[in-house]
Amino acid sequence: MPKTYFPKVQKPIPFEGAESKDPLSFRFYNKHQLVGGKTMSDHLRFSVAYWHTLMSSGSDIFGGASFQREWRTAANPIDRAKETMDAAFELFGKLGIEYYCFHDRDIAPEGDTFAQSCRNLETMVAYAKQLQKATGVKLLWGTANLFSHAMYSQGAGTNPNAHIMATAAAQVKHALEATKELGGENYVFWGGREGYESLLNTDIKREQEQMARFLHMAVDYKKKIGFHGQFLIEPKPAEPMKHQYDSDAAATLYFLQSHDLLEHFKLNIEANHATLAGHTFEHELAVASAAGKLGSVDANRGDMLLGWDTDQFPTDIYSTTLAMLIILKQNGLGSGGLNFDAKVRRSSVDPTDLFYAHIGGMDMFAKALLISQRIIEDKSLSGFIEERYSSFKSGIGAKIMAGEVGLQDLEAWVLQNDAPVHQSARQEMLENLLNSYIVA
Ligand code: XUL
Ligand code: CO
Repeated sequence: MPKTYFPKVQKPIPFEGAESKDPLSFRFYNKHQLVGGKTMSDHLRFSVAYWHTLMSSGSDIFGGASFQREWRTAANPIDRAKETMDAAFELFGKLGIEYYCFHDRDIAPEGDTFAQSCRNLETMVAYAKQLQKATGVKLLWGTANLFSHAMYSQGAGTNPNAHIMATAAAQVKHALEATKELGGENYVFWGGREGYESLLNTDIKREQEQMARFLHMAVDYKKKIGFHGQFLIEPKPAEPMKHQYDSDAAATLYFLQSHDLLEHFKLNIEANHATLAGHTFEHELAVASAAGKLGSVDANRGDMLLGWDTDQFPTDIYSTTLAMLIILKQNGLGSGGLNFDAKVRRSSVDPTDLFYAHIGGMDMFAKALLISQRIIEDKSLSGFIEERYSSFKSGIGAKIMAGEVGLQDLEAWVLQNDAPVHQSARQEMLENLLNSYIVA
């Protein structure tokens, strides 16, 4: 018998339907079920976040490791990395998740020198390649960890020390090569420490120009090596920095546009980052999508009472439904997917908890997909929205939008006409309508 790290999960998680009482079964996620002509797995493209699921120990700022993780016990760092990867692929297979995402330093240990770290990464990429080949699991995206090493305490691309910026650039070069080698479909930039703590020591304009240069170099290298994955930026307003430059979707789009980078990037929207920015998840998705830039999603949730990035598994059907409505409306995420950038709580110490967590998230997105598909087919919301703006389809509205009239013409038109008729925006009626689909 091959070694198992999840002995309590003896077989791949089956789909058993809404009435199932087995907590190790799917109630809504039925991989091969067709929804609007596409299978559920093609719609949802679920991915496991290596850093939380495989690497997290349960430690927090008040206490050390709490999780039972047999795959993290080997003394030699490379052995430990390989056992971790074995556990990862066992988990992917048993969950039936076809994608994963990693930071370079998740899959391979940091060495004593930069060169050693690069060699470790090469070793682990070769190992991952074999496991991907054997299982059919694919890489949704890779990224470089440019925030854990002490050297990056004042930023990576935005570091005031050119030597450190150069090191970060070299690290990205290797992470890009690793992602390409593993057939990664995207590459993510999350600027964890690309921001500032105090304006007393910071030149914002210079740091943003540095960041743009950093990203241009990555774009150039992507072309040079023929990496065809999509580049993604993941906005977040703060934590670890007090202010991060890619604070939300709108700020990131503006930054990309002002530095001639927009054509090379899309956005990876994370639910808990949206709420930290004072937005809803669906707001950030909608802003990115309206710009044609919604590329991928980090699927998680925050906690209403906690003001930090709790990275919980998404279990709120209301939120997943509002997200799926936007994703379906733009015809899916293309090369992106739904990456569970989420961790089990410190008290969920048993490895089996990782299964309950992912099953819950997958089921709530699957159910949301089913609900959203019906709302879209029935044109329940889209019909209302279309009607709401119908005054712009003809008459004075059409003339305004065609640029045929100016303020003077409109003054004359208003004077000739009766007062406008107010129409209700019907928010409560629409909320009831949405609920009627969710609870149906
Ligand atoms: C941190 C976060 C990252 C990115 C990848 O809040 O979301 O894990 O997803 O660097
Ligand atoms: Co994330």
